[in-house]
Amino acid sequence: MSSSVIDFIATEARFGAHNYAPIGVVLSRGEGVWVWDTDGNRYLDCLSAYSAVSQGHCHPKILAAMVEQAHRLTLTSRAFHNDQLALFYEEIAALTGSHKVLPMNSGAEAVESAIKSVRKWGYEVKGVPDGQAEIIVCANNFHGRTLGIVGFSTDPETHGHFGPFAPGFKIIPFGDAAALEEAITPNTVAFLVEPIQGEAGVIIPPAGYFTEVRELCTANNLMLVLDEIQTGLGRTGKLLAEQHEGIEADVTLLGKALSGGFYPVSAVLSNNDVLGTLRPGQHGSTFGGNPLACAVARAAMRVLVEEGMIENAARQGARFLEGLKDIRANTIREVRGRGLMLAVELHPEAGRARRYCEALQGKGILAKDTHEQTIRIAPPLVITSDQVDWALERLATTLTQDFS
Ligand code: IF1
Repeated sequence: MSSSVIDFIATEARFGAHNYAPIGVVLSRGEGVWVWDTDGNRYLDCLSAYSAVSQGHCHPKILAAMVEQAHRLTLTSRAFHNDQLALFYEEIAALTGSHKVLPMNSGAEAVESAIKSVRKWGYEVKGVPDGQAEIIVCANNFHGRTLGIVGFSTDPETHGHFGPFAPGFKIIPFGDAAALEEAITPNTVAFLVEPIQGEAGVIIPPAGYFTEVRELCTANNLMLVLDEIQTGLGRTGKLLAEQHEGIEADVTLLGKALSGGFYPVSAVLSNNDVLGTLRPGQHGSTFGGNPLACAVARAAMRVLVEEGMIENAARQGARFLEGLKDIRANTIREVRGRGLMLAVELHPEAGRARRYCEALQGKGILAKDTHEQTIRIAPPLVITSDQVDWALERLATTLTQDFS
C-alpha cells in the first residue's frame, strides 16, 4: 500500500462517522466495468455501487447529457416548471408502462414517498379510518436508512437504538403467500416488498409466489408496492424484476441505476390513482425532479435500452451463474442469482465472506460481502463474456482457498 492510500483511509477514519467499514482500496477513476485505485491498479467492479452503476462507470453519453445540462440549468425547484421534467415523465412512463410519476432523489425517499402515498390512498380512496392504515412488509427487508424505514427492519444492526419508531407496519416472512393472506385486515393499504431481497443475500422467492401475492392484493384491494430500486432497470435481465413473475405492481420504486450512478435520482411510479391523491403542498423535495437529474436519468434510461444492456444482463448473468455453479469448492454452500444480481453463499466453516472479498481484491476484483457468509456479485450490465470468464477464473481460485 502506498503512503497516499494510507493517508486517504486514515483521514476518512479521523473525520468521518464510522458508519462503514470499506474494503481497503481507494478508487480514483472508473470506465465501464473497470475502476482504478490511486496507485493505478485496475479492478473489475463486481458491486457497481450496489447496482447504481449498471450502465458502467462514467458512461460517455450520460456524462455528455449531464455536462450539457449543467451548462444550461441545474435547479429550479418545483415552484417553477423546467424543460426537462415533462420529457423525463414521458420517457419513464413509456419505458415502464406507468401512468403517474413522482420524482425524488434517494431510494429511501422514494420508499418514504410511496408509504405516504399508499396511506393517503387508503384513507381517501379505500376508506380506511384515519390513522389506522396498515402496511405489510417482509422479514429481512432492506428499503433504506430513514427512520420510517428502519423502524420496520428486522435487522438489529439497522434499527438498534434508533427508536422510537412509527407504528402501522406488520412483518411477515418473505416468500410465504399464506402469511400475507393471514396478515391482511380491512385496514391494510399496501404490501411493500423487494422482488428479490438484496441485502438479505439475493434471496429469490419460490416460483409462483408473486402470482399469489398479486391475486391477494387485488382480491383485498391493497396496493402491491414493489421496491425495484436494486432489481429494476435491467439488473435481473429484464427491465423490471416483476416481468419474471408475469405480474404488474400497483406502485414501482426505482432509484440507483435510474441515473447510471451520476447523481441521486429516484422515482415512485404508479399505474392507478395512488399518486393522484397527492395535492399541491402535501409532498415535495427541493431537488426532486430537477433539470439536471431529469437530463441524467433520460440519458441513463436511453443507453440502457439502446445499447442492449438488459439483454446483455440476461445473457451474461446466465453465463456467470453457470460458471459459478461449475466451481467445485468445499467453501460454497449455494450459488444464487437472476441476471447480474448474483451471490455465493459460503459454508459457515469456510470463514467470513469479507476475507474472500479481500482476497478477490488482491486478484483485481471488487466484490462486497453481505452478512457473514455471502459474497454479492453485481457487475455493470455492460460486462462481456471474456470479462465474465476472467472473473470466474479468479473467483474459482479464491473460493478453493480456505480462510477459516
Ligand atoms: C448502504 C444493501 C444493496 C435497496 C432497496 C431501497 C434502498 C436500497 C431494495 C435505499 C439501498 C443499499 C444502500 C447501501 C447498501 C445497499 C444495499 F446492502 F444494503 F442491501 F444495494 F444491496 N431499496 N441499498 O437496496 O436506497 O436510499 O440508499 O438510495 O450503504 O446503505 P438509497
